[in-house]
Amino acid sequence: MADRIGVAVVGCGFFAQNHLNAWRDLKREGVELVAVCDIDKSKAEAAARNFNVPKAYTDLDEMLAREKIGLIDVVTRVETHKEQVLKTVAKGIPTIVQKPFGFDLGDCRAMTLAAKKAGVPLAVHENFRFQLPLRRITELLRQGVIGEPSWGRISFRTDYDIYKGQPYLANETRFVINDLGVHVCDVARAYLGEVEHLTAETQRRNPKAKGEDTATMMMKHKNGAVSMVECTYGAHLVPDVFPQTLIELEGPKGSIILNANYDLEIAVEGKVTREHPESDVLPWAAKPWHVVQESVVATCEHILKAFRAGKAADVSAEDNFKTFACCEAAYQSAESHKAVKPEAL
Ligand code: NAD
Ligand code: 89V
Repeated sequence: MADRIGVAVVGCGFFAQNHLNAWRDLKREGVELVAVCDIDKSKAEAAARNFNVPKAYTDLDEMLAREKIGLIDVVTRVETHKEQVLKTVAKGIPTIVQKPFGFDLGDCRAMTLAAKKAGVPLAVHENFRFQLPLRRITELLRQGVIGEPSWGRISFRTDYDIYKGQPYLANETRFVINDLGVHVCDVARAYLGEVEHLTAETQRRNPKAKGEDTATMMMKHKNGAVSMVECTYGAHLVPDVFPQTLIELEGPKGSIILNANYDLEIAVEGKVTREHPESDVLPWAAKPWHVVQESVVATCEHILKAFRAGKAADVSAEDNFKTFACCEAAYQSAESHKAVKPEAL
């Protein structure tokens, strides 16, 4: 990939604003936003105007035919991911697609195999493990501070009104596991390793939601570790710490706990150290989203650098397939009330 890289963004809705800001910040890495696309002309034009992008399109095929694009970032909703990714990969364009990777595992497999066959880099914008406190935990684990974790809890529980910014979520038939489960399952894999089998129970606690809004999963990891992995948009907690992920990890030498408000406690052989890895509020960001927003920049930067180095991103299609396989297994387990082994690619 050249030093200067032309990036195009597809989908200019609610969350794409963070991507557009991130790519603008990544001008320092040679990124130039060359085109945006949204079937809603007013959104495409607003994105072009606000982010100084020379071209706005309402049709992906037309954009692909006319523009020279070095990297394409798909930030539409899940129902369009497969169709769009198959097109961008067929054109040989390195591609990033927002989570959830696909609607089901079949979608994820089709996209992953198409990219592999074409030799085109494909990654999923799975940003939770790139949040600053979570990056710090990754670093501590790599340093072996608590040894290999044998037990964990990954928990995202809220009743923040997500329906205000993302009204479509109320109508999702596969809801919280596809929307949030992908994040918490990914964090569980990143910290505790691949999953041997899992069990899950789902609930629909807020009648506003069409699909399940609560999922409680228990994972047995291949190395013997066990984790509780929880997500809900129907919690009843005071205070509600949206959009924070709370984490507990225990290893042979101690524990790492990410408490509310990004307070991190590292206990090693009885001695507790406290840190506060909360990212700054970027000039275009706002609380309570600031840590998620900074992670969007970190995720885009990580994937860009991996693509440039010709390496698989930590959140490559192959990697995220394994996360989605856990989500698919969770839906199957909730239905069958049996432990399910995540499918391999
Ligand atoms: P949105 O509905 O606000 O935006 C999607 C945009 O895509 C809309 O403007 C729509 O007009 C456009 N679009 C639809 N079909 C298109 C097509 N064929 N070609 C071009 N544009 C098309 O949705 P959103 O809330 O921004 O969500 C987008 C994605 O981001 C979802 O996959 C969602 O799960 C994800 N998301 C991720 C995070 C995170 O933290 N990682 C947070 C929120 C949303
Ligand atoms: O889609 C998402 O990732 C969002 C969240 C609130 C977690 O950012 O729903």
